[in-house]
Amino acid sequence: MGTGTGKKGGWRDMVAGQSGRDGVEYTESCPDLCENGMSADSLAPDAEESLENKEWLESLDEVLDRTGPDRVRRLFGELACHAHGRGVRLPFSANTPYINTIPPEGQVPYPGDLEIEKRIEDLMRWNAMAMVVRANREEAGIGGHISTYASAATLYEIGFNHFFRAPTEGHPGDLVYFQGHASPGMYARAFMEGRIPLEQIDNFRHEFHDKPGLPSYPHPWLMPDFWQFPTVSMGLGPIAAIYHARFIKYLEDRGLKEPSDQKIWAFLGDGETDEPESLGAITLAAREHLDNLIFVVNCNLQRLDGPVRGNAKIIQELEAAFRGAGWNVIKVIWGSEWDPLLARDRNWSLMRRMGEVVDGQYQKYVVESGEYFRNDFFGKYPELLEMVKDIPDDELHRMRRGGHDPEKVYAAFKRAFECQGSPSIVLAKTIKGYGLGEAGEGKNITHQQKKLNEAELRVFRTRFDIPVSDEEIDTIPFYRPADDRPEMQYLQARRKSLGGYIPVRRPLANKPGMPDDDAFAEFLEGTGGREVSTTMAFVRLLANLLKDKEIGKLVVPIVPDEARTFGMEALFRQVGIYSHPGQLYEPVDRDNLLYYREAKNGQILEEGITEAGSLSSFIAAGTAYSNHGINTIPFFIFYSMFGLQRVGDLVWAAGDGRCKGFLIGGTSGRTTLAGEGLQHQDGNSHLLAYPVPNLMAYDPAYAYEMAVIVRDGIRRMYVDGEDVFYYITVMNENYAQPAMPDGMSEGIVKGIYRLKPADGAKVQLLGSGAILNEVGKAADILGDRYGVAANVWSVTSYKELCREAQEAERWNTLHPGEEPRVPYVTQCLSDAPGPVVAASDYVKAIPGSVARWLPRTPVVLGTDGFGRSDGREALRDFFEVDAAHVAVAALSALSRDGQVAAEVVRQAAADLGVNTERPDPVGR
Ligand SMILES: Cc1ncc(C[n+]2csc(CCOP(=O)(O)OP(=O)(O)O)c2C)c(N)n1
Ligand SMILES: [Mg+2]
Repeated sequence: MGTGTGKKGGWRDMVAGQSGRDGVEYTESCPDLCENGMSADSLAPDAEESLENKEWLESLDEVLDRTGPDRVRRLFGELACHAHGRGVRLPFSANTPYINTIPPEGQVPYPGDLEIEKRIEDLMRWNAMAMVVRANREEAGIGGHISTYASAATLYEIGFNHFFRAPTEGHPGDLVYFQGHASPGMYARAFMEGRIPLEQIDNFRHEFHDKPGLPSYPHPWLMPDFWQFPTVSMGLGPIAAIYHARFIKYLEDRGLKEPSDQKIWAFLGDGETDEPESLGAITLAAREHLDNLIFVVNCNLQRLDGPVRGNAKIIQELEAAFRGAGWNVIKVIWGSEWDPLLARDRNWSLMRRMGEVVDGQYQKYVVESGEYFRNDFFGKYPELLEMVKDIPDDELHRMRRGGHDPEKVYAAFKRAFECQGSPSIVLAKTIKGYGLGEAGEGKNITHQQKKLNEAELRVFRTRFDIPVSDEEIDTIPFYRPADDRPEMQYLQARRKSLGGYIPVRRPLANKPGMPDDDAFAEFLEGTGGREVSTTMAFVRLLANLLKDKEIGKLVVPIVPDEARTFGMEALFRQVGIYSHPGQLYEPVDRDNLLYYREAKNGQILEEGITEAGSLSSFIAAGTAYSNHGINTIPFFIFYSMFGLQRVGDLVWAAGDGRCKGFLIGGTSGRTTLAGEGLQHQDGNSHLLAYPVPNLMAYDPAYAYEMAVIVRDGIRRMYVDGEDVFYYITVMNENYAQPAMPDGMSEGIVKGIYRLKPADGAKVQLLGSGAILNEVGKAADILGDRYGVAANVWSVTSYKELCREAQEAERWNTLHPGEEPRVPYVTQCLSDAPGPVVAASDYVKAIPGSVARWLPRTPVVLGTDGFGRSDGREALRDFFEVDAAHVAVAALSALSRDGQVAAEVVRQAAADLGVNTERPDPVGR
C-alpha cells in the first residue's frame, strides 16, 4: 500500500487497507457517503466551516504524505477517543463508500490472458443458455435458469481459471458450494472440459428421457461423482459452508487432517441472503477466524419477483452486516471504466451520487438508454455531467459493473484468498441476465426467462461472437471448439495447473473396522432391575464408542446446548469440548470432576442453541468420508421436537448429500417428556422421517434395542458403505432395562419382534418406545383381570416395516402369477390370532402406515394433538395411550368379534378409569 497521492488517493488507500479484523474503526468524517448516501444536505457547510474543514484536510494530507496510512489510522483513533472523552457521540457506520474496496493502484497485474478467457467465458454463456432453451423447446415448462449464470459467469470463470484447486496427491483441493440456479454454467464448463458429453448436456432436466441426463440442480444423490453440495434450497449452502469451514479446523486441530490452505468457496445470490440461515451463523465464522472460508455474493440486485432492495442497497446492507460481524468485506462494484472518472472526482460528487442512487434505479439504468443514464445519474450534479461530456451515450451505457470485469474480480478473489485471520466475503455487483438484451437483461421477468426467439438468439450470438451461422441459429446448437484450438488448450492447461477438474465427488475412503463388541455388551445384558432411561443408556454407549480403538477418534458428538439435559456432562471431562484457542479462562466449576472443559483437541462440538448450525456440523462430519477421506461418525443429539420439524430441510439436504451418521432425538415422545407442554412434546418427528428416503428411523424402547440398532448402523454406513443415515429417538423415562431375549437382533433391525409370547393369546398388542411398557402392563391387566392372553410385540421401526412391505407389494403388483412376496410384518403376525392393537407415543398415522399388511385392521392408539404440561400419567391418560386405554381398546376389539360382551368392556372402562365420553384429544 502506498502512502497516498494527495487527498483522495490517500483516503481511498485507507478504505482499501481495511480488513475485517484489523481493529480499525471506520468512523468517517463524511458518513453520508458511506451509508446509502441519502443525506447530501449535511455536506453543505458555510464559508467559515469550509475554510476550517480545508485546514483540517490539509493537515491530514500532510501527515499522510509524511508518515503514511498507519499513522493516520492511529491519529483518527486518538481523535475519536478524545472526542468521545469530551462527550461527542461520533456517527457510527459499518459502511464504506459505494465504491470498490480495492482501488486501481491496489490491484495486482492480471495473471491470465484476458482475451482468451473472455472467449472461453462467452462460449460458456452460449452453451449454458442453449442448454436451457433447448430443453424448454423440447418440452415447454421444463424450466431451468439462464439469467443467474449469465450474471455470475465472470465470477465463476475467474474461480475456475485461477483459484479453484482440484484434489491431488499433494493438496486436498478446494470445496466449492455452487449457487444452485447457476448449474447450467457448471454443466456448460464440464461439457467444454470434455467431462460431460454432448448427448448428456442435451438432456438437461431430462433424467429419464434418454440416458444419461442432467439433474436440474446440484444433487450428489443424482450425480455422486460430480456434485458435492446440495445448495438449491436457498440459505442451506451458506450455513453449511460456514460449519464445514469450521469442521476443517476441527479436523486439523484434532490431528485427523493435515493443515493446509484449502478453501471453501460459497457462491450465493443476493436474494438468498434474506434466508435466515444465510446470515444466521456469520458471527461464528468470524469468531472462529475461518480464513479458509470465502463467500461470493452475486449482487445482481434482483431475485425472482423483482429487486432485492429496490429502495435501498443490498451491497451496503450486506457490507454492514458482515463487517459488523468481523468479516473481511471486499466490494466489487464498478468495472475498470469507472476508474478514470473516480480519479477525477475531486469533490466526491461521483462517489456521493453512486451512494445515493438506490438499487431499483440502478436496475432501471440497465434497461434504459445511455441518454437516460446520463441524464438521470450524472445529471443530478453539473460537475458530473461535465465529467462525462466526452463519453458517448452507448459507451456510458457499456461501462461495466465490477462483477463483469475479470480484473476487478481477480483482485478481489486474490485479496480474499490471501486474507488471514478472518473469513472474507466478496460482494460483486452484476446485472441479472447479463447479455440477454431485450430477452431479459435487468428485467423483472428475467429469472423466469427460459425461451429466446430467433432475433434474441442472434443478438446474443453476435454480442458474444459465437460462430453459429444465421441458418443454424434457430436450432441453438451447442458449440465446443476442437481440442487443439487455443482456447481449449488454454482452458485445459488452466485446470491442469490447478490439479484437475472440479466439482468432483469421491466415494467412501478406507473403510474402518467394526467397534469392539464390548462397547455394546452391557446393554444386551440389561440393568438387572435398575431403572435407567434410554437416553442414559445412549450416553453410556457413546462414551464406550469414544473409547473404542477402531472408531473412537472418529466419533463426533454434537450438541446444541443440551448436554446437561441428556446427562452428557461426563463427556466434557472425558473428551473435552472443541475450542480452537483452548480454554482461556478458569472455568467456574474447575474443582468439579465434570467441569466444563474446553480444549483445542476437544472432541465434542458444543454448538450452542442452533439446531441449524448443529445439523450443518452433522452434515460436515457425516460427509467427511467423501470430502476429506475421513470417516468421522457424527452423533447429533437434540430435543426431538426441534429436529426434523425445525430443520427438516437441512435433514433433506443431508440425505441428498449422502450424509452418514446418527441423529439422536432426545426427550422424545409426546407423553414421555413430562411437564414441558405443547411446544416441546414431540409426537411428530417419526412421521417427518418417513419422506426422507435414506433416513432409517427407529423408536426403540429398550437399551439393548438401541445398542443393536447403533451397531447395525455403523456396519451399514461405514463398513458396508451404504448411503443411509439414522434417526433414533431416546427417552428420559427411567425404567428397568431388560436383557435382550435370544435371537432378536434381526427383528430389532427389521422393525418388529415378539417380546412376550403368551400361551393361547387372543389378542396382539404392538407397542413402541416408552409406550411399550404401557402395552406390557395392558397385557398383564388383560390376563390377570379379564382372562385374555395377549402377545406383546415391540415395534422398533414402523418406517422400516412400511418401506419393506411397500417394496414387496410393488414387486407383487408387477409380477402377477409369480409366488408373491410376503412382507416381513405380515410374516411375523400371520399366525397371530385375534385383534391387533397398536399404541405409540407418536401420531396414529405411524402405526397406521402398516395397517394393510397386518392380518387384521388394527386399532391404533397414538398421540395426535397438542401437548400439555403435566406428568406422564396424566398425559398418557389424556392422549389415551396408557395401559388402561390399551386394555380397553383390546377388549372393545374383542367384543366386536363377539369374544367379549359389550358390558364387560363398559365395566372395564369404568374400573380402569377410562372416560368414554371425553372429546377426542386431537381437538382439545
Ligand atoms: C428456500 C428457497 N426458497 C425459494 C426458492 C425459489 N427460488 C429459486 S431462485 C429464487 C430467486 C433467487 O434470487 P437470488 O438469490 O438473488 O439469485 P440470483 O438468481 O439473482 O443470482 C427463488 C425465490 C428456493 N430455491 N429456495
Ligand atoms: Mg439476485
